[in-house]
Amino acid sequence: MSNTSWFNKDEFKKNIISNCKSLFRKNIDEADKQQLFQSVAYAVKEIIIDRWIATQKEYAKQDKKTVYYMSMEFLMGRALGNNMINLMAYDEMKEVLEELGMDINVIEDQEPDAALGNGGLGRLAACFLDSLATLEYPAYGCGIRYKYGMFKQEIKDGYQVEVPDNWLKDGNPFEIKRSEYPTVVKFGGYVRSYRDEKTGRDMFVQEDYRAVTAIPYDVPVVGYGVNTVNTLRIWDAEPVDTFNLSSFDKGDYQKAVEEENLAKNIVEVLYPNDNHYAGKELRLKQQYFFVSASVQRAIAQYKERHDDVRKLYEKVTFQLNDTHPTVAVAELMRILMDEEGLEWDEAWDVTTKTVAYTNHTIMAEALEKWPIELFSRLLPRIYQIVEEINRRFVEEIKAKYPGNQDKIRKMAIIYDGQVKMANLAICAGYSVNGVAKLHTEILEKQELKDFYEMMPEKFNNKTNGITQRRFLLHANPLLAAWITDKIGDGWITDLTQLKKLKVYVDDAKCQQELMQIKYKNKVRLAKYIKEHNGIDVDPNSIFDVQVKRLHEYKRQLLNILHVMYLYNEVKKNPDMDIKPRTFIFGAKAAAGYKIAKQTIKLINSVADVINNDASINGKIKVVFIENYRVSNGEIIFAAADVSEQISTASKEASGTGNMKFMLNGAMTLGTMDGANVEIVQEVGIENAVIFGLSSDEVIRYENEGGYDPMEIFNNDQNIREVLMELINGKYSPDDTERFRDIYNSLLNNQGGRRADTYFILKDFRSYADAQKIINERYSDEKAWAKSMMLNIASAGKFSSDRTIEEYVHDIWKLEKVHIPDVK
Ligand code: 26Q
Repeated sequence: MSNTSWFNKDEFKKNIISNCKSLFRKNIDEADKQQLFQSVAYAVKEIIIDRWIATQKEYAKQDKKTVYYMSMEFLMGRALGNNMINLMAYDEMKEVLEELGMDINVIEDQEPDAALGNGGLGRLAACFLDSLATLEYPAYGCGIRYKYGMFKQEIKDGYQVEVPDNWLKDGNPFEIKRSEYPTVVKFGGYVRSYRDEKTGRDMFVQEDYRAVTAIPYDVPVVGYGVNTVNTLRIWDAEPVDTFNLSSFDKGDYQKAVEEENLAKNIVEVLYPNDNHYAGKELRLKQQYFFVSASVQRAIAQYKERHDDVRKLYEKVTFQLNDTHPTVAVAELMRILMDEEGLEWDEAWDVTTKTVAYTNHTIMAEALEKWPIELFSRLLPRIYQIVEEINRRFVEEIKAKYPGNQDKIRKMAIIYDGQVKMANLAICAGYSVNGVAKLHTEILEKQELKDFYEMMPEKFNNKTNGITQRRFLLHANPLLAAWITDKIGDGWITDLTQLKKLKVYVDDAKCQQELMQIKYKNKVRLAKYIKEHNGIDVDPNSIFDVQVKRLHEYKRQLLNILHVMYLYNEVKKNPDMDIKPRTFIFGAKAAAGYKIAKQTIKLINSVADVINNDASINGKIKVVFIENYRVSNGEIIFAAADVSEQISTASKEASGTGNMKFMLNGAMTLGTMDGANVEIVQEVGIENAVIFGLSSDEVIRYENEGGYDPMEIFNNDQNIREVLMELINGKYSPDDTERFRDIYNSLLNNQGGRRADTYFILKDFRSYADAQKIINERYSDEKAWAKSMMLNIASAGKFSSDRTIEEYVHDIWKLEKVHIPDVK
């Protein structure tokens, strides 16, 4: 890597050694691995700090518009390696560590993942921060500093066991506590209103509330190859300082205890639900907690440099990562009116020019709806404001569609005793975007049709992306070096340059080199699997991978049912011509999601039977990788041959794992869903394997009340055989009933839920045929290598740099701020 003249090896080395002494009173030869990691991390932080200071100074000086990316989740993964990469000093630092007798991989492995997120939505937020910093845009990430992040998954006897993720136990070397910005957030109580005689204005005061103090922790976000270091600001909660209370309050012991508990509970743990809404009071507290603190801080900062809050939108924009931070709409209104003295219309004008909303799902069970009782009890003033927003909005709907009650039923913010957060976000936001072309079309034509008809100008698409710095440069150093050798290193900040690789696709030597690299990455993953799961896998087999959250709509069940089918075929026909295949799964199930947990047990049970059947000569292996997360994901993507993206068409808003696999040369085996559609468009249908119902077909069936899976069960003997194996003890000899729920979910209507809701049996044949095509294609090694290269060469569109430039251009209207060199 170029341009690292600023890097002083000796100084870096000295810093590591002295950090170790002052932190642990040890020479580095006496320190344990965790202590070495800490010592190295603090040395890297020291380099970051000067740029961080310079960035914030330059931002203050240039005073450009800033985006606040508001998100309940930031799935950051590990910071150390990524920071070294983005400082463009990875190789140099690696050398220093070697000279000190350390292995950089071992050091990186000591860092716990910052897993402050569930899956796609949280990881997208992390990729966006990386791109914003790299592209030199002023930005903050705003979120919660959960004490416990996404649980760690252990597999015991084939079952998922959740273990608390105490990620802060050794401290976080990169964060900085900002005690100078305590911010009070109020819950509950009641609203007292009175008329201010001097101004003649109605005033609203929240009284008898419970309060917590929000304390921000700042985490640096280092841009690649630039001096920009942006900030992820995550909030911790502390009890309010009781010394500052009036003597009357001080005597209120009960209240003091309640406030202490409130503070302790609020940031305790991330809700581990992915694409599923849980109407828990504590969740709403979390949401308001970080939103109120973030909005208050943003306005305070704005007021340091400006005196007219009516122009807030010129300098500030809030992007809502799904509906989770949507109370920001009412919180901003509250501050503008109750604290800044604006009239309703003025406040509404500012708010509707400042807030924008991204939708990440059409799954009905993910839609946030809060009971009025809970919402108004917890946030009495906020509820008043939401009521008034709703009252005015319903008037607007009535004016536009006189006498049309249906429009009100669908679009009102408050309806049927519930507060609908998406409706609030759409009503108040100046932009509403989906996350892939197909997804946005479905929003416009189906899910949000009425809103789209009423305000089409708000709607736009922003197809997701991923950062190539983490998911290629860091995750796959061999491939990254190979690409740089062929086309230079411009791709690191301009991924479209990958298309230059296209001239090499028919070059036999290049094809071989690429296959070699894939092989080495498979050896690396095989080693990881051996160490962590104790299973031997053959790096010469096809690595067929499905890693993502476990959800019925993502159809891990379709995958494992096909494995069961394939196993039957091989048993019936031992000479069957199939390339050895390793089916690799990785997935966390939400702790309370029964059928998802059963599916994990099924995968592990099938693995047990197949992996121990010597008669099939290792033609099929099944591996469930424990505790799938960002850090082992990096190893997994690099090693995959086949990328399983098999969601029921229309259900996966975008997907981003699909992009990580493509970038690392895997072939997509998928449905025409989410961003798969655009992947196929970029790479060509002949370089992916597509199967299954289209989203139009799925939606048509759904509107007609489903389809009849019994017909398939009755007519397809192979499918029937596989289904019977769910309940005949083949994979559960000690309890034939173990997988009964799964069996029933596929064949029986149950309490308002259609049999085979996700069209698994309907798509089964088409999927099995697609798997056959994979088998055939892989047999032609040259053709496979060519396809692999074309996948890499066509992945340029899927950089989060592209996505961010689109957000900046179409929605946020930011300008770059260049940070000059430091020292
Ligand atoms: C809501 C209320 C209460 C508790 C939890 C939740 C909750 C939490 C997480 C609801 C949804 C989520 C996560 C959604 C998510 O990850 N969606 C994914 O977003 C990705 C980025 O846009 C897309 O690529 C995926 O297709 C989409 O599933």
